[in-house]
Amino acid sequence: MMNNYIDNLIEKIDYELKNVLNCYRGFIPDALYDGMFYACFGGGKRIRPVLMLVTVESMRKPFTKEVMTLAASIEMIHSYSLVHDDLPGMDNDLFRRGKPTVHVKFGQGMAILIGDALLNTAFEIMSVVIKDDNSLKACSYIINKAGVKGMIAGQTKDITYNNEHLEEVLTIYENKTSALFQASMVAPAILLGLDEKIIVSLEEIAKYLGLIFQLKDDLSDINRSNEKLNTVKISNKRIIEGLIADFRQKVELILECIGFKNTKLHKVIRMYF
Ligand code: GRG
Repeated sequence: MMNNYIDNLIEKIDYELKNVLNCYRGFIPDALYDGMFYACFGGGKRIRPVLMLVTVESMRKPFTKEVMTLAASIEMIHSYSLVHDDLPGMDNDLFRRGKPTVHVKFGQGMAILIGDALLNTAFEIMSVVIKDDNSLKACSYIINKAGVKGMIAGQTKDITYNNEHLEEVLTIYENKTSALFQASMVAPAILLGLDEKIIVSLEEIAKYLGLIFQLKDDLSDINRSNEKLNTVKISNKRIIEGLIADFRQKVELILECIGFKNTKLHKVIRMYF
């Protein structure tokens, strides 16, 4: 039942994303359109926009044009971050989701531009839906989390730091990964004018979800004994498992505190994290 529900949300997200990209088709160089489409439709799980829509639904609010635009923006920002993260100057990955990475398929120069184009287009479509104070604050929140105090800060620390100091690594994960989860869950709450208490709680939950997500990635790296150079990670299985259990418990407690227990958001969190 939950799977059907999530598939249905993904269908809505894909529809919105295709509509957005279609508006540019024929008005931008074909190579740019093709690359943007390839980066956005490579088989991603759409976790961030799904979280956004589920958060909206758990607040018993409809999927307005503004909400759907923010959902498409968040997926475009995520897609840009992966395109740039895969580049030879960063992670130097040849495959993503079982397919050639964007720079392998389109060339390095184009991959940089395709990433830039996705980020810029995300901002462009958000700017169109700003119509009041709440929508302005919601868009600013997303831009801030994607920016130099959020994801870009995390990625910078990631490529310049080569220690395994736990607190420092968790801060990097928070910048690199939690920031976009926070954008996904907090922006709709700001847009819909929810109480400060709910906003702060969702921000805290999303922080833990990002950490759990990264820690699970570290765990699967250990299990695959996938030793990647230049990537910050925690490699002690016992520590990782302890942290995941602790963060999951914190998420449960906060959800209960704000009356979100047994909502769709709660169920989706349990499925993915
Ligand atoms: C280039 C500014 C800049 C940032 C990149 C998020 C990030 C920062 C890099 C990704 C590095 C990485 C592979 C981290 C592991 C966790 C992660 C974000 C995985 C990919 O996210 P999924 O699983 O991707 O949601 P799908 O394929 O489902 O879209």
